Amino acid sequence: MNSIVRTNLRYRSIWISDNHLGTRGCNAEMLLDFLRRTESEYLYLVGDIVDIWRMRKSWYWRQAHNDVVQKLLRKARKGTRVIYIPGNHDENFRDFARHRFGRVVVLNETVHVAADGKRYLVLHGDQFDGVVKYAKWLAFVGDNAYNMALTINVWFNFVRRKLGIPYWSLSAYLKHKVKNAVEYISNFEDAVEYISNFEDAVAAEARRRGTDGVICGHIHSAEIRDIDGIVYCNDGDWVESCTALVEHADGHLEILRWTEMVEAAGEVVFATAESTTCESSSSLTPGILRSMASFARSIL
Ligand SMILES: [Mn+2]
Repeated sequence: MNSIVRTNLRYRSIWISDNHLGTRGCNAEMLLDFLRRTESEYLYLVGDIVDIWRMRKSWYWRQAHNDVVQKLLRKARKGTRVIYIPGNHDENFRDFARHRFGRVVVLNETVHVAADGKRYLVLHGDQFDGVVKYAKWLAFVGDNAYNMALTINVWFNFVRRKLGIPYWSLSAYLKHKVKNAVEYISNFEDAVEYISNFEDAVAAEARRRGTDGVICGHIHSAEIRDIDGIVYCNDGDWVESCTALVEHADGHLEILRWTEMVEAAGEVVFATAESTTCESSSSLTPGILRSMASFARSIL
């Protein structure tokens, strides 16, 4: 377990995605804390940074959301190489691929060469949603179960905050708890299959392109694992898990779980989200399915 010291943590590269700025679910304060205490040569924003989809439906923007944007721009100005790869919730920015906003370069995808020479395809990942099939009723049930878990999480942490108890993610706990669960319901096997299909599809694309690995986001589930010789990396999200992927000076990759790191440093972490729904009910991502499957299994 890493522990946080007062001086900034330095990495060669940092990948973050699925911040969903502009929604109530965004943990903007936590993200700001992370950005303030970390430094890197490269900073990749791997999509769904601003949730334009959601903002069109209901406007939600706080000062902390401005602070995150300003912090990112300041990092770019001070010399961090910031690469913005739009996702499906901020796909409008895809029109500006290969353009620069100040020192922030926008690309639809790119290849990152790590310090150890390994090459990683970097993209958001929603492009691979289409290859994954699922039952329609499952989408309905899944989205509602997921939103319910998130809502419970928000209220739960609201009470904890009032009592001065650290932030604790119910949904993240449920996911973690059921990792070794053996119970299966046939439909939830489909859900698990959906996720591994997504991961396999992304890894297959990396193989096709001849890279050593792939770094993506989209499914809100941080992961580093080997898929038939391809290093599959997912940097997670800042709606529930508050995770980032980092590259150390020697090219070694690691997932940072920010709330755990802050807590390990003996600090109180406060939840900032007031209520939370980040995905529209018409879209079902593997992240939602994974949460749903985990949630269902944990209560069996
Ligand atoms: Mn996405």
